[in-house]
Amino acid sequence: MKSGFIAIVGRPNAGKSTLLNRIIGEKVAIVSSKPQTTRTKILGVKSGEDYQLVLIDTPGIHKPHNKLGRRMEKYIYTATQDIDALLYVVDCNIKPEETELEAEALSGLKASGVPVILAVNKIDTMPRLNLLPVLDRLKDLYDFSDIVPISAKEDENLDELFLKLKEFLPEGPKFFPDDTITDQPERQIVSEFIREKALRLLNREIPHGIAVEIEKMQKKKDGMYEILAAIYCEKQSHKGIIIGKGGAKLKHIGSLARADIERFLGAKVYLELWVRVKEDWRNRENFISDIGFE
Ligand SMILES: Nc1nc2c(ncn2[C@@H]2O[C@H](COP(=O)(O)OP(=O)(O)OP(=O)(O)O)[C@@H](O)[C@H]2O)c(=O)[nH]1
Ligand SMILES: [Mg+2]
Repeated sequence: MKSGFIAIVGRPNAGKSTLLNRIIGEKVAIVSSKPQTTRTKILGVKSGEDYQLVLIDTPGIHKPHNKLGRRMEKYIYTATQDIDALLYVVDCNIKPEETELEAEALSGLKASGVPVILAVNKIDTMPRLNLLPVLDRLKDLYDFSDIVPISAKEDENLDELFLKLKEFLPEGPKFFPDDTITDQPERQIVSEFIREKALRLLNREIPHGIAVEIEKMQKKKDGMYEILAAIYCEKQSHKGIIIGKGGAKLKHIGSLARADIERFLGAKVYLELWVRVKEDWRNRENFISDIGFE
């Protein structure tokens, strides 16, 4: 029996959460085209007859500008302790002048002392010929144990990557029951689904200042769920944008989220969303803790 922990790290938007979902085969982490989508560490567990791979998705490595950012940094740090390997994900479209940022991010990970596997992601967006110079540039950034070009979105080379990851698992018993796929409580997943839709439908600086809190989640006698959630934003002017003309934007967020939540819970859902303003909440320690960041 082989089992162990591998953390998925990299800069924002590299495709870490997409990759986690793909390998696990379930959507446990939300994904968006906006950077800094993931805010905590998220465990995804894949079990087989003779192995258990525990992947830890992490927030993208960036310089924090507020207290939330510093919490996110802490999650990256704790996720990279006591693990068996690191899977570093980079977008193959990285510009030569951004190489230095990757080098910086990687140097911060050196202290963990574990093997680092490089996954060069999004190869579906690039002709093969253009990929070679990119791989050439990246290979000197770190003493990588392996380099695997992949497309998390189009499922290219993921089987090969998975087999390589398995090689880094030590002998040992499983940590979780076979049917465990994540460590996140149901409420957390539901609130993240709502945040994902808000991220998708909102632009500019609003997405970064959004938080979702489930205020009530109750299963009724008829099997239907009643869910009441608050979408927090940082400014009164943002509240109006989130609600939209005649409530249209909020309704759209709600209906997209409800479809996902119903699929996930396997039940009908009555979802009610509220928008609340909490000025500068990303710098309020207590609020950050209250909405579920340990
Ligand atoms: N074309 C293409 N797009 C991808 C691929 N993998 C991820 N994406 C897209 O890249 C964007 C970011 O994906 P995420 O999985 O949220 O990236 P992340 O690294 O988790 O981002 P943070 O949580 O912000 O650090 C999304 O729009 C994805 O659909 C890929 O292999 N090919
Ligand atoms: Mg992510």
